[in-house]
Amino acid sequence: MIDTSPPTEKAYLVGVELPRARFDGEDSLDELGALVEAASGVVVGKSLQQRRSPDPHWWVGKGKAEEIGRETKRLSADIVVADDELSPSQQRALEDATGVAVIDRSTVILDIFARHARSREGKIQVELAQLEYRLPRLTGRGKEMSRLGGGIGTRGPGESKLESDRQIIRKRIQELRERLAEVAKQRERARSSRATEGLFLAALVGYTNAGKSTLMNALADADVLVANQPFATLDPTTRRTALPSGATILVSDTVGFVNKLPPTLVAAFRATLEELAGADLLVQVADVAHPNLHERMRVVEETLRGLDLSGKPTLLVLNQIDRLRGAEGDALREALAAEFPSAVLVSATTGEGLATLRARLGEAAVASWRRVKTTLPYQASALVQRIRTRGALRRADYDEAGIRIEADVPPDVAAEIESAIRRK
Ligand SMILES: Nc1nc2c(ncn2[C@@H]2O[C@H](COP(=O)(O)OP(=O)(O)O)[C@@H](O)[C@H]2O)c(=O)[nH]1
Ligand SMILES: [Mg+2]
Repeated sequence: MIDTSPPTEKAYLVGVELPRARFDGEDSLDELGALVEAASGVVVGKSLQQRRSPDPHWWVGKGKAEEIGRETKRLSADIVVADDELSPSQQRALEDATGVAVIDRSTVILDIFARHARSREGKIQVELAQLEYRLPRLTGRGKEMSRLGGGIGTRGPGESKLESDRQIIRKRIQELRERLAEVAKQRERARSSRATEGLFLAALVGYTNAGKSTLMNALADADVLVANQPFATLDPTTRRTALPSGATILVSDTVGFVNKLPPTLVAAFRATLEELAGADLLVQVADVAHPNLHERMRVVEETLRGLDLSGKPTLLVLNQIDRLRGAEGDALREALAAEFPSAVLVSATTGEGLATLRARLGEAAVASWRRVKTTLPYQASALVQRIRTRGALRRADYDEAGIRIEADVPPDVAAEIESAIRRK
């Protein structure tokens, strides 16, 4: 078989560490390295510069830019990857100073999304984000994209489209927006039919690689792709699961977050992320074994805030506790339990803590239930059956007046009961 995969690009990573940055500069570069690898690149070297602020012209300092030029030559790197989104002019200036093609973190993330987009909506969203990102970067310099060949950042819209004039790209953007609006309408219809079904919806959110998909599979017996790779999941998946409390709920898994997510991407994925707005509960999944647990949780909270979702009821799930081992692990576990008293500690892979998580999800679902005590007409036996499956039927006595019931039911079933009584 002929290998048609693009040649692996050798990437040289560059970071600028500002005072009071959330992530340690090294950690952020490591994360960038993982992103580059997920985009099939290899990291051949890296460099971090401490600065009070980014240089407006070159992003790094001029001397640093020249040093990067020498280093990339020595290591025969194909590209420089900047750990922040560069302005089009910074990108050009850095290319001129280093003599190497320069891409940034946003390009890499967009590339990974392009690799993983499966659904029609996902593909439209990614192409839209890529074009919006590239549009201001196409000014008279088509060569920088072709220089990259088949590597990182060239997947998706394709060469010819990139080199055609901006007018065509604008037209394409318009077209994609319209298509997206169409798909969003279909999604809205699907959502409202689910809403009439009335099931409690718990949406998994969290940093990429926290274990959301693994947890989804464990909770709902689903078959979602699990991968030790950022952004393996792009399309939202929703599954039903029956809980010990008797409640049946929906669990949904969707795209994760990462630090410095490109704004064009967040905008393009708004529709997908707005699925979260329909959730009754956000289940924030975090990887406890990750050294940047707290910083990552903050990124997730900020992203949720940006999506106007921070007011939602949230349940914190500290996942991957199986990776906390030995005395040090035990100490960390205790510290976390003290710091987040309402969190549930679980391992999606070993199953530890999942019974507690199911119980907590059940409690959250049941919290919205209502106690009803009434007499239903005999013809309402189908409704009684629904009360049994959807809620908890505490008693049902059949007498001359009808079926005397006492039950705890979800709001939509309570409404149904009310209208059945009115019709009596
Ligand atoms: N040891 C351990 N690994 C886990 C656990 N949950 C997920 N993982 C691993 O973490 C990686 C990312 O998992 P995934 O579910 O795809 O994360 P997602 O990006 O949040 O959906 C995979 O390699 C999983 O096997 C866990 O509880 N323990
Ligand atoms: Mg996933």
